[in-house]
Amino acid sequence: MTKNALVTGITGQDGSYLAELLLSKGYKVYGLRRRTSMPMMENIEHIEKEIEFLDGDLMDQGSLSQAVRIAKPDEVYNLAAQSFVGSSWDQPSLTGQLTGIGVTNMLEAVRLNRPEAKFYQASSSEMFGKVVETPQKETTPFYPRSPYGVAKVYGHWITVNYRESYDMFACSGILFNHESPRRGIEFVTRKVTDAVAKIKLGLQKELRMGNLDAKRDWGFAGDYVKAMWLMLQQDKPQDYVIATGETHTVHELVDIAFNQVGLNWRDYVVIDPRFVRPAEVDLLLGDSSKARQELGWELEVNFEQLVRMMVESDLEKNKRLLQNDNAFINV
Ligand code: NAP
Ligand code: G4F
Repeated sequence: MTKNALVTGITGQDGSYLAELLLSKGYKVYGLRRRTSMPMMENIEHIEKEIEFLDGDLMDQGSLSQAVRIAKPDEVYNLAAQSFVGSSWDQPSLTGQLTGIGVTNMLEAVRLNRPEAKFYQASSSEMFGKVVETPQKETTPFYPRSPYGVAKVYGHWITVNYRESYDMFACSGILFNHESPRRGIEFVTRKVTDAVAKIKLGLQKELRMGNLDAKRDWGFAGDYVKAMWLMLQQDKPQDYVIATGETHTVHELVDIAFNQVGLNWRDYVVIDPRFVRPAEVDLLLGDSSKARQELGWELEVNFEQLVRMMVESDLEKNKRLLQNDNAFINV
């Protein structure tokens, strides 16, 4: 029998990879999409016709209930959020409302309209923040360092609370940073790979960056959405850490990306205090043994392959932009 899935945040990086995975498994996919003057459909335009879109916003309880009633989901993936840590200091209340309380709104919509649905919450390694142990695992205490991290801790615990209060199948994936060519341009990996491509093509002269010493456990988004799905195929709802088990500095990321196009990063990177955060998460390194053993989850793309994939994609995208501009000039 066909299963129904409802995905919030379907236009985002993870939503697009998850929708592809669910469609490939024969699911009927419903995507919650908020109204904007110009919807950002770039990530999903290749599968747009296979998805049924429902209008809704995490801040609007009625729209969420309506979406759940229409979709009658077997599985709900709550991926929508204000997901950029840097912006969370500029918009702390909005981040709290959306990334934190928005989870309660979605859980309530499921509890009241489809309590038997399995629920996935997109928790984050940002919750570990100023880490109290390394590597970080499911039992590591949280110490968030940004309004975003604080909001995610709320979202995480309210999911645990609905599981324990209402016996709902509600679980969280504590995902470490995961990237792809579909990553938003403000995140450090994509900012770097796009800049490398533009500099190589003569479209940009320098790259302004913040803290190059920060360390992250970076994986490929396509691998991570498989873990989300696996969590909802289990008999019991449980939370899992999803990570590569390797950590790299931003400096290494920059080095590999510039090297790939034969340039030396020292000639182009400028440290700019505007990109240094009020409180930093210095080191993230995840231990996903539990997910590997219990879910059978495996990685396919390593850090170097990921950076190379993103640089290649940005070179292609920027070459196309350049060709379109030249065609326009020649008209
Ligand atoms: P993303 O690319 O920023 O996508 C966020 C999605 O949320 C977009 O589809 C966005 O829609 C939607 N959204 C924002 N505000 C909304 C609202 N008020 N109502 C409904 N939808 C709204 O994020 P991502 O990288 O795919 O991450 C997915 C989730 O995983 C997020 O919750 C993020 O915090 C979490 N997470 C990500 C990582 C990572 O490394 N990527 C790691 C751990 C956890 P628009 O297109 O309309 O903006
Ligand atoms: O790419 P980032 O902005 O990602 P961050 O803050 O680690 O958050 C991402 O991963 C979380 C999982 O741990 C998610 F929950 C969250 O939604 C998001 O997807 O920054 C990575 C590191 C930081 O230490 C930052 O200070 O890169 C450092 N950095 C240095 N220069 C920079 C820059 N980050 C950005 N965005 N821009 C810079 O110029």
